[in-house]
Amino acid sequence: MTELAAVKAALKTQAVETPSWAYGNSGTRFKVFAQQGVPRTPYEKLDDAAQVHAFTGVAPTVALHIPWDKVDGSDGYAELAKHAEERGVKLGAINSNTFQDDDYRLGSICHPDAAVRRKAVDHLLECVDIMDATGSADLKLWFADGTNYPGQDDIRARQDRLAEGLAEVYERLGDGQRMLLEYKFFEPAFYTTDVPDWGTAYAHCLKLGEKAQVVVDTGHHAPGTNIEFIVATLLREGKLGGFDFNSRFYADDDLMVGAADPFQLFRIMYEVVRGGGFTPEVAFMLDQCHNIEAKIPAIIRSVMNVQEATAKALLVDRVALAEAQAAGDVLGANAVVMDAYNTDVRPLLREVREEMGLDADPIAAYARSGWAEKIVAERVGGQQAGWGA
Ligand code: AOS
Ligand code: ZN
Ligand code: ZN
Repeated sequence: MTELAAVKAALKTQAVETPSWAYGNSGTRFKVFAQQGVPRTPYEKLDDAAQVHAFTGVAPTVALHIPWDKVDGSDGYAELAKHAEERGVKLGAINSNTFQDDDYRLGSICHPDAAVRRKAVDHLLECVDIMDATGSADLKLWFADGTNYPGQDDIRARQDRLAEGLAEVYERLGDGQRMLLEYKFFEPAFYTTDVPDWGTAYAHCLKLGEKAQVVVDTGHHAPGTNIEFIVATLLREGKLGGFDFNSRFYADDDLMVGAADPFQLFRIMYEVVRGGGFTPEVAFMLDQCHNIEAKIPAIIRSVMNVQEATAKALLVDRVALAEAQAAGDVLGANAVVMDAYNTDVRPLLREVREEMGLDADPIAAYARSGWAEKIVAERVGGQQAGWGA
């Protein structure tokens, strides 16, 4: 296989998971701008996600969020999974929610009151039950837990409570199921956050065992953080479970991945490729909210942005790079990386899509498909994703 053929083959195997909540209405604490035609049920979110996969060919799974995607009935989730499969997609990670109940004012799994901790852990256990029903492999955990003022709670004791709760959920995981622990440096807590960084997430996952892995949400770092270094380190330790991709200009902006800093996305993807992370064990998920732009085309654009960064990362001439590095050729090594980054990979990706039997231009093909008009006509009273309520 030529090198280019190998790059194309790798790109065809890429799988980007789209989040159910990105299809619904979302906003900020100031305003949720409702859009016409947005899904009213989890079933309709899957219908939209199937469109993204149909036009890109590389978005085969959809992450669910409980309770936003809760369905009733003893075989409700099996039916949801069947609905997805009939449309050519599958259910992906189950995202828990321990942040929207009044009980969680002082935290969930780290709360000072054991009764609230019990409620939070029970919710996480319920999420594993749902995974059993949907066939999902990953439980994605993000905790809004933390404190706002020095002295508010014992930050060490909170770590003990976190470890205890996580251990109970870890024990419940079945074969082939994982726990993906996401960190975030602040928000909604403003003084301490209980899982603020990769080091804390890593320490808990290490103690829990091999089914516990760290998730890197690209929007969850302080400005200037070298995210690709974190990625390289976690991969080296066998602890990178996946990504929540999005982009940020300021805080956790949840804008389209690759929109704010495509160069950073390329550098991250290069470390993924370099570290052997371009495998199904590393989940490439989107975690975005499309507050003012049309949702389905924005998600298609995001998937394409991930593909472009990946293609550039795969194009890095690693032999030339290793030679330049060994020779101490600083400028030469940097030039190898920049050559790959500056390559226009759009023609290559057009070819990849045509070879996959797809339209070379997914956004134009989606616009022509009539789906946007159909959902505006058929769906009245779309659902809010859960954010910005
Ligand atoms: C919150 O800031 C996190 O990014 C979460 O990953 C996520 O957006 C939320 O849990 C939705 O499921
Ligand atoms: Zn996230
Ligand atoms: Zn976030």
